[in-house]
Amino acid sequence: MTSSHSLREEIDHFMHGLERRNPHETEFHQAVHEVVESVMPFVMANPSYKKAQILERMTEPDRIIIFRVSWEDDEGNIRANRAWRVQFNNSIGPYKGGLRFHPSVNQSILKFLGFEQTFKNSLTGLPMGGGKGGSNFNPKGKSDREVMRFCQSLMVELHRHIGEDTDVPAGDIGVGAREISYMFGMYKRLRNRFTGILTGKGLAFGGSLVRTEATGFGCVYFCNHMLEHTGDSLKGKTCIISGSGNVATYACQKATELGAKVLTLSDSGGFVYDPDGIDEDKLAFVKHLKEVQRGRISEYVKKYPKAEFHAEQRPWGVPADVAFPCATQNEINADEARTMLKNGVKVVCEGANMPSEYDAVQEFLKAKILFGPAKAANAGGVAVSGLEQSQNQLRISWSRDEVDGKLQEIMRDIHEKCVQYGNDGNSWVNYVDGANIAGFVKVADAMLAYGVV
Ligand code: NDP
Ligand code: 2IT
Repeated sequence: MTSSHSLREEIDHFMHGLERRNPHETEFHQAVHEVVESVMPFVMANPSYKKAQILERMTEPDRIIIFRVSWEDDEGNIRANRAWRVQFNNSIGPYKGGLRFHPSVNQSILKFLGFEQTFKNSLTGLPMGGGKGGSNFNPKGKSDREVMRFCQSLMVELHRHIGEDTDVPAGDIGVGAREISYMFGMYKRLRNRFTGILTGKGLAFGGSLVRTEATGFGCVYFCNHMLEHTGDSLKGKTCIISGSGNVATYACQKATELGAKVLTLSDSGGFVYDPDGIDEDKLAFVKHLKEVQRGRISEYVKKYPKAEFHAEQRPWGVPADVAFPCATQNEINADEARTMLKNGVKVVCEGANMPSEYDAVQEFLKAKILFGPAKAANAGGVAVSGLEQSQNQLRISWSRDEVDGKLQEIMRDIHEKCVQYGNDGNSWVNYVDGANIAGFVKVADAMLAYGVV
């Protein structure tokens, strides 16, 4: 297409080609569409990006590794799962991004996650490229030994493709401290090397303080920056949170610490609504329930009978000031977005990756509320993963305050970059445009510098 084409034609033409090249990958189309809407005007204004086909190249992963994972369950049955590692873009550093274990995992979901990771990692300011991986393995209901055998079998293949200067996976949905430990143990045995090839490791073997908390804490820091930019703060605000895993529980903890009242948590079975707020003690119960007992959030109301459990529902109908979607992709649709706006939600800050459907995002932007998109708002997790890599390379450990201080600094810098590129000139900030353009520039400039590779 030539420069005489309109912006709309350029975007439509680009998306048509992408959809044709990647049929049926709806989540990947959605993630790219959101970025292209923000970035195309910038690309058209900078002909060197267009001439070098930067967007076309940035939307094609460097490579995708697909492999079978065979393992034996406790009854002696042989099981086979599929696993992937999507090495999306290593222009600004080794591939970096989590592994997800969930029955819904497929290539489209991992490509959307790897694509977004490239921009998110760029925003952190640390030298990390973008990648993502995982398996359609369902850890729910599996014994520890079954999970161990699965993780070990997965690493028997994955170890060939990762390395501290090549690709450094971490956790995501269904992959936490237990799974990272099993995988790290197997890597060490296979390669006879003790080195930082995974992040989110245990503190006894190269993990970083604050990594467990980092995504949820960082998301709340980002939310507070958005509020402070308008002269407000989280203090005294009511919050609705979805999920009850790693991101949700630490977002709940930090929001409460900063003076907010958290009304909801959820899982795939429904949500709990506690009108008195989910305070420190109640949250300790939830963490134990989810991490140790591997139980369901519905059990909360047995312990705290003043709370309500709403089976098979999401929390978005509960009136509140701030929403933190922290469970999974596409968990807020346009109708739910309109309900939230009608109920007076002032801030939506995404802890999960792409939790808002495309049309839901448009509702939030049209209403000009504070909308913190995932790639900016949840970058704290991978940022502290980056700090874990630095500590591993230096063979030192930083204190809790040191790591938390760096995390706060990184979230403040990301907020500033979003304001720089997303300010609409009338004091409202379009954080979607801000994050997409700021994330794009660093990767694009590195790709330009390399020439055609
Ligand atoms: P966890 O596995 O710890 O927790 C996931 C939570 O979300 C659980 O409560 C789970 O409920 C719920 N959930 C998952 N899938 C669905 C679904 N399809 N429908 C409804 N609820 C669902 O994962 P994390 O907290 O680590 O991840 C949550 C989100 O945050 C994901 O989008 C992830 O990509 C993103 N993220 C994670 C980071 C990290 O450092 N861990 C960093 C940045 C983003 P149930 O137990 O019923 O499945
Ligand atoms: O989506 C994400 O940023 C993560 N799951 C964390 C990735 C990482 O490498 O820490």
